[in-house]
Amino acid sequence: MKIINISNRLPISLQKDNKPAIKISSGGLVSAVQSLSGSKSALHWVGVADFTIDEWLSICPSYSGDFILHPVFIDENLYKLYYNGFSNSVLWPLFHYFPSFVEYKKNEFEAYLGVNRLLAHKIKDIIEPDDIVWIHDYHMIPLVTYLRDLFPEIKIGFFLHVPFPSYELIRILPKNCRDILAGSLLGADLIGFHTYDYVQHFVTTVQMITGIQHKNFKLNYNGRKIHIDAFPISIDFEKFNNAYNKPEVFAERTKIKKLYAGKKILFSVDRLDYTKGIKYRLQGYAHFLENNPGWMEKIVFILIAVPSRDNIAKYEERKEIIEKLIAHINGKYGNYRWAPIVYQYGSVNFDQLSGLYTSCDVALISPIRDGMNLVAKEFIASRQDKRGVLLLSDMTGAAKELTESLLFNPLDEEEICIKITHALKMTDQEQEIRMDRMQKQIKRNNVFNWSNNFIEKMKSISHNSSTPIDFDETGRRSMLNKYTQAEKCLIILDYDGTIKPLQPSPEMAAPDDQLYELLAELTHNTKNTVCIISGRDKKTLETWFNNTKATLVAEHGIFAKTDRWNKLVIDNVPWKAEVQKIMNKFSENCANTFVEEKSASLCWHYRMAAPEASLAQSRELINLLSDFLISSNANILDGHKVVEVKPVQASKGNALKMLFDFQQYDCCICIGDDKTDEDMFEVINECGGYTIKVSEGHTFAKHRFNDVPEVLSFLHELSEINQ
Ligand code: ADQ
Repeated sequence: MKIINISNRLPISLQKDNKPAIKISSGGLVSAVQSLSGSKSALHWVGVADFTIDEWLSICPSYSGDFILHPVFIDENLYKLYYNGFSNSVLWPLFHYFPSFVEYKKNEFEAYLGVNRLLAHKIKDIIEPDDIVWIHDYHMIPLVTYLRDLFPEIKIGFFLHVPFPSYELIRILPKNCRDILAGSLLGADLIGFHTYDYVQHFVTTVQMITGIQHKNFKLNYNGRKIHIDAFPISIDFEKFNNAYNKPEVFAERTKIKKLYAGKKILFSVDRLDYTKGIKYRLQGYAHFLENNPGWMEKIVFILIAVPSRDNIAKYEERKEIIEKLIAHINGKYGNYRWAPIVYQYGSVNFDQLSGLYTSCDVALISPIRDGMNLVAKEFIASRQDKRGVLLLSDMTGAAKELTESLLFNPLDEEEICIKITHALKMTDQEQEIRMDRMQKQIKRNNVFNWSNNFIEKMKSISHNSSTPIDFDETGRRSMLNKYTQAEKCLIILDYDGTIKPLQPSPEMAAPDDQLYELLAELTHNTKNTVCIISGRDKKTLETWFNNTKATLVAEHGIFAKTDRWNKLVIDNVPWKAEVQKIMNKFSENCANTFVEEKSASLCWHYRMAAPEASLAQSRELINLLSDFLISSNANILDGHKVVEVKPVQASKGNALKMLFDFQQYDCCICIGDDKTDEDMFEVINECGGYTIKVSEGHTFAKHRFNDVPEVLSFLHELSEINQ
């Protein structure tokens, strides 16, 4: 088994001077993946080359690192459109809640898909059936589905390093673009995010775009279960903690402390990116200086910004804004002896970074949005002396874990000013207590646990990629044989769309004489138990099937009738009147839609309405109801052209479990067409029965019939056996 790691860039750089060599990068992700070599799996890494083929060929024979590297060479112009274009001028700003910075261009989206296709083509040659593929980040979303199409059986994991935003942001994208993005990730077996709020945003987005509902953060798609979970990334705690005593770091710290003797040091380091909130950070600091003249010349703010994506206009603009602001603050509050801000536009090496982390009094980290933010964790880990205060934006993923930091809203300069004052006054004892707690947290959940947890979870996922099979003649014969030999047979039939074609309105779908005759023949055979299981209300089923000897299940499992009607779940529905009001409003606003009231549930039907507008309205309705029903016992079903609200315990699967002892039947056949039939398919699959989905669509059923006539013709065949 190999682990194939795929990210935009390879974990190396080529040293091209007089002694050419391959240098392994020192980032956390690289060491995290490197640590997986303990699991005896060969480690492969695929990424886009930032060197030429000739350079690679001349250097690679001398390389003997932990990873087997697979550079993908991409035309420079295509790469620009993919990387600077769609990846960083659409997905990056959008995922970080900067919709006004989004610049969508169709050709850039096509280039994005093109590069992903090229990567899939490259990887095709190295994948073997039991490999684990781990894809990283927003640049590589379509790759998930391209690989799934090529390899239905391999295990694919995807991890997003940036936030996954609310659906409200995703819906800004052109329809085909957002459909491709949401649909692509469904090729994965495991999708990881830093935090649970990103997980929630993702499952909502999938439901809004594809209609697929999650169950405990698992999605059923094309016969596969997709697991979605939070895996907060971290750092190599020991590396940063041990650096405190390194002679080079000690020397750096001494230098810095001497340089700023008698002053408190505020420190920040980040890539120069508009998401990092550097402008507001500076404004907050200026506000502090304005309101605390006593601190003049007694404080300094060391601000390090690493050049990043500087050929994208928005980044260039940001640099200018920040540099002007620094000059303005230094000019306004500083003097010839003292500059309130010391600014470096450029990288620092590890020892310098550790020197800065361990000599400052306050780390001021203020992204407007950040998937995680590793700088915060690095600062905490570095403080072997357990001194220093972390001021952290509550818009970072890290804020969910580092709750002993001083959290603040990064856009609120007043709050930044208050928190700086608080930090400067914090006693040594309090600093120590807070540091200690946060260090324990980072030590426990370090980056090695992160990669290990992800890969272990991947290994534990049993991969079942079976897609339903249309019945060919042999399959059909074998099922009929099984039925013929059975002494007791359970036949479970959904109604609408299964034994009766879907009609524009519910009352038009009454059974006809042929259907009554068919049911009579089936129930007449004493070896058969026939169950009609439907979302219909019990009154309708009673009227239609009063004279039929079938077990009836109404309202998706709330009521069942054997000799008389029983309630299978408590139908306490205090939300019903309010939900009805909401649904009525939607019916008024959206022509040709209507509300159907059942005893314990409500449906908003939009089958007869204009497709696009009514679909949009159905998304609005689900969104609204999800919030409205948040702490109630109600469940929202996003059905085929219907939104239904019902008690949470009501499901067809539960009803079948309550009504039948499956052990008693030596043949069990279950046929349905709708999403509400999926949980009964799961139940019947478990007891080894036949599950059959009618028409297209993702399903747990093992087999498929194309349409209602095919179901009826099959049932006719059954009815003629053993008569
Ligand atoms: P980034 O946006 O790059 O990462 P971050 O998590 O803070 O943000 O990581 C930055 C890394 O670069 C840190 O290891 C830091 O030490 C280093 N660094 C920053 N400035 C530096 C400088 N001037 N010199 C040298 N090194 C510097 C993306 C997401 C984050 C997510 C990470 C990991 O945007 O939200 O935490 O991936 O998943």
